[in-house]
Formats: sequence, structure tokens, C-alpha cells
Amino acid sequence: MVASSGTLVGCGLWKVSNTSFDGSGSEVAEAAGWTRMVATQHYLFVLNVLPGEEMFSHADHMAHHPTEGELIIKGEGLPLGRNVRHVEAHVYDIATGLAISTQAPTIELTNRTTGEVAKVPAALMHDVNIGELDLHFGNNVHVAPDSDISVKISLHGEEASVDGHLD
Ligand SMILES: [Cu+2]
Repeated sequence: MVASSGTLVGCGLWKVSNTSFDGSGSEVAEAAGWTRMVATQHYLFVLNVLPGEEMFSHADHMAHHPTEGELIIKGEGLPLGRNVRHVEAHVYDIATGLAISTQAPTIELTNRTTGEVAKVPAALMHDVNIGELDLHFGNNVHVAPDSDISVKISLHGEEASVDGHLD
């Protein structure tokens, strides 16, 4: 499966840079995070790996009105911390082009440098500013610095994987 660069809306990084990057471009962008797009028979997956994001429950959101971060629609957001990244998967039905929000994919991150494998709990959320157009699954996960990683995503038996480096 060939992964290519995406230009769809993701979380954080797109607020500071709307440039498409795919690993052949800026090393600075590659260090901070990246976007990959991959399709299976029925689904288009747009995967973003970004700096850690703060996630808020509906109650947190109503109480504190955060101006950045993510609103959890379903599931639980894991805390920020040292070397924490935010992995997210935007899932689209290829036949309709619509975002899928009712069936959570399985997301797994393999650190090929350290050998660690981590399941990324697929909470449903969207950016507090962008709103429902940014609907996606994902969570925060620890990734050691200077690592080559693979992110594997599967839904209803259809599986795809993308690779990238994080400084
Ligand atoms: Cu997110």
C-alpha cells in the first residue's frame, strides 16, 4: 500500500502550517509530526502524528472554554507528558466520502527503533476550534525521541500501515 501526503484538516499542526508534508520535504516538519493518507477497499484513512494534545470532556469544555486542544465525544483522553505525541485517524467511507464516527478503528503504534508496540485507544474527538469537520479517532501516546515508527490501523478486517520518523 502506497502512502501519500494529505491536505485534509487535522489537529494542532495545521494551525501553524497549512503546508502539505510527506517526509520528502522539510525535516523540521517531519520532526514535529506528519500526515499520511492510505486507502483500503472501503475506507480512506488520514493519519496524523502530532505533538501531544490536551483533551477535554464535555464537562471540562463547558467549565473552562479551552481555546486549544480537543473535545472528546466518546472515550477517554490520555494525559500529556514528556515525549507524548497525539496520534489521530480520520476515517472516511470511500463510497460516500463521509467521515465515519460510529465504528472505531483499531490503532497500533510500533516503534521500530525501540521495539515497543502500543495500542492507541481510539477515542472519538474533534479540535475545539475546527469542530465536527475535524471528527477523528485517536489519543495521546508516548514515543521515544528519534524513533522510526509505523502506525497500523484496521477497521472491519481492512488494515493499512504507514511509516515515518519522529525526532
Ligand atoms: Cu485528536
